[in-house]
Amino acid sequence: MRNILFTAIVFLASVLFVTAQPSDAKTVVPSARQLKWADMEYYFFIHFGPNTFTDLEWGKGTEHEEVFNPTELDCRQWCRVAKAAGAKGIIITAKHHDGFCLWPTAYSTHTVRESKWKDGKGDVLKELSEACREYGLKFGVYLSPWDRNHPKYGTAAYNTVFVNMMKEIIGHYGPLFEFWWDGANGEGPNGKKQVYDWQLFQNTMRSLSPNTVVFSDIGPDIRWVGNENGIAGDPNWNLLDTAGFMRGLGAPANDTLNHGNEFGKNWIPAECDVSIRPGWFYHEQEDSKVKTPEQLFQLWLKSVGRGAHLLLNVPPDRRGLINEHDSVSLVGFRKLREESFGSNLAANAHAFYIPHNGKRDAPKLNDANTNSYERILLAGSNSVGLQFAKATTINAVVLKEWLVQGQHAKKFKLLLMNDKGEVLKEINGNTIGRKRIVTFPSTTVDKLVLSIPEQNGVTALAEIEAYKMDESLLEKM
Ligand code: FUL
Repeated sequence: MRNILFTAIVFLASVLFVTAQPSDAKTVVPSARQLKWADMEYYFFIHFGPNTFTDLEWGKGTEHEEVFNPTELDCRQWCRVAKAAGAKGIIITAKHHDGFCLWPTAYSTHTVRESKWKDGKGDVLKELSEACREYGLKFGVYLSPWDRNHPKYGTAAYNTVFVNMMKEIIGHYGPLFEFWWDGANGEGPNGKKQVYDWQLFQNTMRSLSPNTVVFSDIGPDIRWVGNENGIAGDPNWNLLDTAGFMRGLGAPANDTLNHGNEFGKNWIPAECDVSIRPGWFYHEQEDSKVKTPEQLFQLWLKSVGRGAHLLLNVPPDRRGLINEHDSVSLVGFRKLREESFGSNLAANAHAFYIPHNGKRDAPKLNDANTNSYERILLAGSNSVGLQFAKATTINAVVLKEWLVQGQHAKKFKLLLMNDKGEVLKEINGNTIGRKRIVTFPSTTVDKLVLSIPEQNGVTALAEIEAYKMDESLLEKM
């Protein structure tokens, strides 16, 4: 009797223990502001300032304000190019390391106001924020904490200057979808380095602009991807451990930023910043080195196709216009994306679900409707598949995880099958995340079956799409 009682108590205790500890009790999930940003996918970076006119990449801070004098500056043209390129927003260098401010701030005397452009009456942030609103683009700002001009840089008072500049920008030109903090921390005009008060900067952003996502090496909302080549890691986790790390030199290793931390404690997805040209600023001698549509497409596969965002730098020239070399390439890039991903060949396939005990219809995961909440949970060896109405030749599959409840898939397995159920190809990959584009040599399939052999918790799959792109565009390793 005592034995039975003991066994019953142990059994009950174990049941209670299991129910009290769901396997994903510690699942890290995105905040509302991060989820909103997740739809942004691809937007422009604009590096513009004295460097455009001096042919430098890092201005010294001693440049005379007169050097800044664009002859035909037109932010609406930037927006038209961004729209034509399919980008969803623009982030501009309001102040780069040289300290020159593209708006007439009250907290510096090294600004557009002191330049000859528009007789000192111009304001690039005003023009661009208004143009973005007109064209339905989101507006964001890069503000370099490193300042090689500001007389207060290197003293505690500079932190207040930086905060006041942020306040001005938020108040005059917001709403801002993203705010960019560069990690660089060099010497200022007095030879001293600044000790940045990041906590103060962060509190200011959160209290005055709570919906803005903040980028830096380690977030708080978005992380640097660890390189300036536009390439996310494979695997790519949206999670990152930040405890004990700092921005700049104290940041996690580039490789960690590139891949994220599988069991990281914070949701901090990667953003791939890369320039369409070798430099960040416009230099005429680089006109012949603008990335081709095909090169940009490869970057797309390696950034957006690995679940990250693409922040593509397109620097205006000395006229203050996006140069023809760049716009031609950008339109070509958009065309390649449309031709490749314009027609989801799986849209009419029958979606099915194979739990361990049979086969059932699945929700329509293949309708390319990313806003739908349709998803399927893929626990253990369960799989999901698509039965095509007729044999279909494809060379790309797009997978998406439903991230509202976190990122779970660690390894996926995709089987390409014929009408006899024979496996023609087995594709094994790592993480899925927000979007995963898998390319492979063209294969004629009747059926696709996806399973998640390794995962943390349970993967919620939101999409499976299939495409046939030009064979020359397949991802090159
Ligand atoms: C870096 C800067 O030093 C470069 O000039 C550029 O702005 C790049 C996006 O970030 O840290």
